[in-house]
Amino acid sequence: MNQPVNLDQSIRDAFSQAGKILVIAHVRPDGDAIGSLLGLGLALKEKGKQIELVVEDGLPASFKNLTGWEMVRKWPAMKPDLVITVDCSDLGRLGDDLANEFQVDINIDHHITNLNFGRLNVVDTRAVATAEILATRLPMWGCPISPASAPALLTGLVTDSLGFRTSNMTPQALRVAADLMEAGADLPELYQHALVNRSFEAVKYWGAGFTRLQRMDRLVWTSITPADRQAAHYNGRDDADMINILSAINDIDVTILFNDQGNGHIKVSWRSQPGFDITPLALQYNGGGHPAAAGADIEGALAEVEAEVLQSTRCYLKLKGNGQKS
Ligand SMILES: [Mn+2]
Repeated sequence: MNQPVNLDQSIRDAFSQAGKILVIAHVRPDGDAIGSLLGLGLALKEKGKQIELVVEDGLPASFKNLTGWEMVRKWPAMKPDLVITVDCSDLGRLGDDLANEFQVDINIDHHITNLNFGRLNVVDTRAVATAEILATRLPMWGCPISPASAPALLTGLVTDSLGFRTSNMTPQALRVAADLMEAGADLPELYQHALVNRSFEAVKYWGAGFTRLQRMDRLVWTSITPADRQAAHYNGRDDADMINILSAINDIDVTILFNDQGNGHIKVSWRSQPGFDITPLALQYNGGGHPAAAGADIEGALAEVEAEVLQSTRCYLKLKGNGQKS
């Protein structure tokens, strides 16, 4: 991929030349997707830019504590001068309609599986969250961090690091978090909101997944379905962070969650313990992610996809076993 010699200067120039800027985050948005979307959007808005913030699935209600949440829409109304994606490792993560409609000018992400699909690509795989990249670089791009954008960015950092405890955590990420606190973000409040508080519906939805929990050797898995969401009155087709609860189970190498989207697609999420890089598995199914947390969208019926993925994951674990951990 050809990158300009001074990437930061090129982005600074692109920002200053554009009037209307579209920022897109990924489908089934998590805290980093929404935090990065709002953090970048608010910073650009404060520079006097006309901005539109888009997520194909819209904004989950749990992010309504963040300034600017009401700006998030499912489709842009204006024709943008500049299109930016945040936290998307490939074009598929935008959702097909958005990916077909827009050429990406700037791709800002931290996934090791990022395909560098933008005209300019800011991909830093050492960053714990895309929000960390933004918090570090926005000032270099002419956009200071403000009291409005800091809470959104800190939400991204806190959620992707599961409260500063994932294996990719760095001193630098903690320094960025401290800077964001100084810029006006309330860490205890954001932490409580993003990682501790749960709706009754979400916990009831977990319950359905927990009843189907299975284990074979050092692999644990379960599934969730549209019927579970309906029974629990859970709005949204994400997993309500169930995968992170499952990955708390000890003496397990890999955890898998099969989320039946109800449209012939199964969202598969893998989580692994240190020493097991599960990105090859996700890539095998055209997905992506991080060594310890990856996912893919697979077409097929739940039972078929489950059988197929369990087999390939067990195969992979066997290969990686016997001291051959990567
Ligand atoms: Mn992320």
